Amino acid sequence: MNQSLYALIESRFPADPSRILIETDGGAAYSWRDLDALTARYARLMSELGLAKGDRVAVQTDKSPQAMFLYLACLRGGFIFLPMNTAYQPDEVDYLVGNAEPRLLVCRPEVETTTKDIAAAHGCLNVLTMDGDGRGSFAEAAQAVPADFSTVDCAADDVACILYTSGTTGRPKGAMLTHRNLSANALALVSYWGITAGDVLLHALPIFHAHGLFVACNTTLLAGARMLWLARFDGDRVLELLSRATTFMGVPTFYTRLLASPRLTRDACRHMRLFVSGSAPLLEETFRAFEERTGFSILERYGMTETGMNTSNPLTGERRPGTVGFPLPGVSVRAVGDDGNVLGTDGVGVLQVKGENVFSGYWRMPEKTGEDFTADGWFKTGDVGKIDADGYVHIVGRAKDLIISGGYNVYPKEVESVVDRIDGVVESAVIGVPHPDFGEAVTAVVKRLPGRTDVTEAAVIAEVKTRIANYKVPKTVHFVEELPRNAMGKVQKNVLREMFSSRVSSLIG
Ligand code: MCA
Ligand code: AMP
Repeated sequence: MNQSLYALIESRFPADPSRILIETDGGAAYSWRDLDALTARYARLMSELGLAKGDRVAVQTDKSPQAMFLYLACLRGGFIFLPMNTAYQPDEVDYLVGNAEPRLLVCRPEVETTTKDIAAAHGCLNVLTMDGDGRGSFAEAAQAVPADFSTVDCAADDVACILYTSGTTGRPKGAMLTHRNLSANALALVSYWGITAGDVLLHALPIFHAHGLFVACNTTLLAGARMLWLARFDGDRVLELLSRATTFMGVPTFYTRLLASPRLTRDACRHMRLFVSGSAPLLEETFRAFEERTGFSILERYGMTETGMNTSNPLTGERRPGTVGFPLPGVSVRAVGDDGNVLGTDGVGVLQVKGENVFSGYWRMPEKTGEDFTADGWFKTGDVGKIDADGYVHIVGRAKDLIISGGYNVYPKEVESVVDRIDGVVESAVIGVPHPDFGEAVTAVVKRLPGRTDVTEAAVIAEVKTRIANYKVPKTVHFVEELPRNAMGKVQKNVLREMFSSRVSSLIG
């Protein structure tokens, strides 16, 4: 039997293919029949371009239904889909392309020339464009081939997607997710969250990360449900459209922004069934305020690019704020102490997970993969947590040096290496400080060369912006004479966080 995720989705198509799957904010509608025809055309085009099973397709496009169909066409054709955040700058794209060696790159028309240069430098000959309306040279070429394609046979362990995630020590790593990983996780969520064909998901997340693509789209597709599609999160539009939706998924920033509007009321949510939050910790005060205003307790769940979703608060039963709920069916979670011993109730340690959801390794990095798994096959998440007497998992911190800003991960090391290359900078340390909108804000602490007062906050920010994605750019830059270090010479980031957290939050507040 074909184990491809696309084959699984196909096996669950609604009986009536003219049913609407996606309705965009611009009023366009796409049925399941459209999904079938467009993915056939797209997959056919990619094979005619010479792509074979296992070839990578790197995509950096704005969000559109066609961009999702391109993802599905890759699953259908057995090609490996590799989405990139649209905020990535050329240096970041260049690294990913060099590392993944895609056979095809699909990019936004406005960066076609730069992308072609990057592609050529890495021997990739196929670069096509797709804009936010799904138009461009990819769609044009697809129009010229027949909408006729037989779904390619894939084994459960074949890689379906590679998602890059940065690391604490170096360059981004490509997490290889198999058809089994994606299928198992989406099926678990469909059943755990009770998603049915009657659901309408208001989709406002980006689709280049696991949350918007796998958690949101895959569950909708497997349940035969429907999506109201926003190109990006827009609080006012979300509030207007909630009356036509039944489910919503977001990062905590979505919820704090919705709460800032007086239009978020019980009445606005009257048709809703479920609000889900993840990708970053949901503050207890946000949970309580949302419950008070709307009557809904937000369902918080916990996941990672490498694992998909690991735990979730229950659909029925108590959703406990400050916890991420129970391990999903088929997923095991344990907390492990520094000595490697598995901890009992309430023991705080690094969380490790095991299950069909867990990725198959980092692309072409067997050593790194080896380091991140235990000998008995558990994946070390780098999140610090505990499991309480009732079985709820709590995340209490991170063993990895990571900042989560508005649901996007920022690895300080990556930002520091860019800041350190600026002329006049001796060294830097990048930390996360509390931020009312993004949860945490990227903040740089910099030591300049003597007399280099021309290296200002604005100059540092402007320079970093040209190198890395905008959400990684420090919101604030502080200058110090010396970075505080411990006896081993290691920068004491906790000291810096204490020094600068109150100053920044009081500035914001
Ligand atoms: C935008 N900006 C940000 C962020 N987003 N700054 C810090 N953190 C951010 N997340 C800055 C831009 O750099 C820009 O600054 C200014 O805000 C306006 O940009 P714009 O794109 O218009 O902002 P926005 O539309 O208001 O975006 C905020 C957002 C967005 C809607 C919260 O960040 C978002 O959609 N976040 C969702 C992330 C997500 O899907 N994560 C899932 C990862 P300037 O003008 O100075 O350049 S998957 C995952 O984590 C796992 C698997 C899991 O568990 O889900
Ligand atoms: P990513 O690498 O983008 O997939 O981010 C995964 C990380 O996001 C996890 O390792 C956690 O640190 C964090 N994360 C995701 N969901 C939650 C949550 N509900 N609460 C706290 N942290 C979360």
